[in-house]
Amino acid sequence: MKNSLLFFVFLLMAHSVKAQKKPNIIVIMTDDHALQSISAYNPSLIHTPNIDRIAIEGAIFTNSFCTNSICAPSRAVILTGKHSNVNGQIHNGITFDSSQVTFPKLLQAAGYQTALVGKWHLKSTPTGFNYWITMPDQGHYYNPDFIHMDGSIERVEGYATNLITDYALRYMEHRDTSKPFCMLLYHKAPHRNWMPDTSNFNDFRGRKFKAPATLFDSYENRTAAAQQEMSIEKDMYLVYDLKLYDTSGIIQDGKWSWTNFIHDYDRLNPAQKAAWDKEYAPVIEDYKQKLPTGKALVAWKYQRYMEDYLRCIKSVDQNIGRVLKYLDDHHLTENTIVIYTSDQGMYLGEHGWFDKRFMYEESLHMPLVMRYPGHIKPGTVEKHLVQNLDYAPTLLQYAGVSAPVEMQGESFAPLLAGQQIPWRDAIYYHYYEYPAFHSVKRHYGIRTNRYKLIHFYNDIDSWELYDLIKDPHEMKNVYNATSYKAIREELIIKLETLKTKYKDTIPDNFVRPF
Ligand code: SGN
Ligand code: CA
Repeated sequence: MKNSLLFFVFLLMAHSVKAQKKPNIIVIMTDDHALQSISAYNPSLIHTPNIDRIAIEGAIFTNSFCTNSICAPSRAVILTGKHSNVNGQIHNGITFDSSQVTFPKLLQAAGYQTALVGKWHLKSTPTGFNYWITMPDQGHYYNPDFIHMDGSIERVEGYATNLITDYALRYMEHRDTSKPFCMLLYHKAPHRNWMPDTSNFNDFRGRKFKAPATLFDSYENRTAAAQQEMSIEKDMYLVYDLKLYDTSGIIQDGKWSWTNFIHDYDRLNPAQKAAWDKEYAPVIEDYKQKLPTGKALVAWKYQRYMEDYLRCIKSVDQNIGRVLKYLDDHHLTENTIVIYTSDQGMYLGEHGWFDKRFMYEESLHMPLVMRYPGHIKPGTVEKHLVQNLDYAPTLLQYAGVSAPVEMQGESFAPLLAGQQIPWRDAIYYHYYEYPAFHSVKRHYGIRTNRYKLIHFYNDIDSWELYDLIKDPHEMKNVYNATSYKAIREELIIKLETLKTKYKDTIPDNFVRPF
């Protein structure tokens, strides 16, 4: 009797040791962070030591892509492990069906404490989280409103990136330590209109950034690219986007720009406003003195865009440092998976653009670095074609939870363990948000290691094919080139196979976005 009691106690202990071994999971995601502005990917624009640390101590993914380059759809894909056509969140205008199975719900059922902190953007009330605190819609940079679990809205003094991190640290500090936790730490930054923290004003001031080779793209042979409304030249505002808030009457920028700028500016408290005005007064003077036009104006706007965008990234990186330090200080580093990613990529002047949406490289590419000591070898460079579709099954596998067969992504945990497993040779993409803001036509397509095939449809019918080795900037559409006929035919078959595999049978006129 005594022996069997002892054995029972031993089993219980063994179980609890095993249960505690389940890794904690922190998914840090920003909004619109282009991987060109992470030094682990590209050291020429900014130094991001904390994001880099995750890569150095874990893995950096060089071929990580989204399935639909826009905010709410990407978030829904990550939660469900399903393409937009299956989870229903095909564009930003939809309310997420929160009755769906998501990976936080599955982790919760397996004994995890789950939390969501920061930008949500899916309209419906978050489900599957023991704790959440979000922001209404896009949220604000300064003195933002937060939505608490009881539905109350509180305006909190401070800067969004710092405050979201404060909430995340507070959550970890007060969590139930008898259970593993999974926290989604979702920042607002560096989303448009790129308002930096006043404490980052000294960064990048007046620095000259080397413009991308395609800043003055003329979109020859690319009909859809020519028709967008996301160009630095025509669609980036001097007041709203570049903060040239000058009441002398010299800067004419249209009502929308002024109204929206003032809406944000008026949230600043007197000290923030004083710092803000001090920073931007010389910038306004510089503009008024030069009054650039044509190419000089585009070049000037590009420099301004980069200054503020990178300041927002700097703050993100500093705050990631606070999270990593918390893990170090509380001996959590070893047993915590840390992911850093962004909901999609972003144009930093490539093709003359800001914003995202297109299936071209800069917005298709998602930054992805991941650390899990003992499971991912430090310094791993992972080159397989992965997508945000794969995060849910991957994290579930690490947590020892089976992914439902309905999930369309694949766990890339075996790849990180160095196993040779069959893997996809192409990724599938579909963007739906048109007609809408920024006017990017609907399109779908595939990307392999070397080629990209895109079909723009709806009020347009045009095909594009790029050879990414010969033409990494995607300037030369070779769809009709006879030398690419065989490749084109092969890619069209592959595209049809993936459409069927992912059940993407949405007819052209399925639903109008807005
Ligand atoms: C806002 C921005 C757009 C941006 C969308 C979607 N305009 O509408 O520039 O494309 O969000 O971004 S703004 O004037 O409000 O800043 S997403 O990342 O949330 O999908
Ligand atoms: Ca986004």
